Amino acid sequence: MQEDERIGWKRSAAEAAVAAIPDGALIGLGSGSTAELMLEALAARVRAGLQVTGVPTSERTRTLASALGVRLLTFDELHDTLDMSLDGADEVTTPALDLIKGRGGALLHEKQIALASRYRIIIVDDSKLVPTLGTQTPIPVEVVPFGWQQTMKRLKALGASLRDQQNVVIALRGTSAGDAVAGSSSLHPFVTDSGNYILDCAFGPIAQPAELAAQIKALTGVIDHGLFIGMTERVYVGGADGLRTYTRG
Ligand code: A5P
Repeated sequence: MQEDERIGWKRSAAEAAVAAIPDGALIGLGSGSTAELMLEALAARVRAGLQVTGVPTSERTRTLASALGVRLLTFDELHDTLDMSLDGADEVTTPALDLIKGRGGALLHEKQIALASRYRIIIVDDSKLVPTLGTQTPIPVEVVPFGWQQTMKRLKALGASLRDQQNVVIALRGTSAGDAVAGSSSLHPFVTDSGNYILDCAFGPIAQPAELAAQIKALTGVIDHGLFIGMTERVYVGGADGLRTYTRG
């Protein structure tokens, strides 16, 4: 399948999601390539007269949305609940609409903004639909830089118990050799907008994602993770068969 074709599917899903935004809405603006297509569609509606205010989930989204003429508030300036948020995802299961997010590294701010939203909308192409979370994508875990190697050990132990001692691969985002370089002092890791590191944890398919989410969150050194469980109301999916929508009952 051509990349152009996939972009077209993401764009049609993004346009459908944006078409449903009501005038006057206060909206969370996601991050990633699909969210950027959503911003383009939103900017077109703003140019046609739609009044909305957006709260961006990343510096990159803030810069792009501002350049496109979308009125913005910072998250710190937000005193109300957001009417809705629109974002992409790396994996989606149906009908639960559970997600893995964070390949773009903005998972913490995306989760904070999702939690501050009354209605959470996700936009994907159909390659993101999976039978079980963890099938295609590692779980990104945002960790405090201080002692990240110790946090990685705790995550490895958790993954190993989950996989019944099978090999668990955990990589520090931004380094090519992942945990093989854990002792190196010359790392140039990816740094999130909050100044943290990301550990990509390939635990394999996750039978009980809510339980794993709680176990990861409980580890000292972990700030948050890319499992978004029960945090999505609607998903727009673009694909070869056209547009599909899923709504959590
Ligand atoms: C950003 O941190 C992510 O959560 C993205 O929303 C997710 O990785 C999907 O990105 P794409 O739309 O680029 O696939």
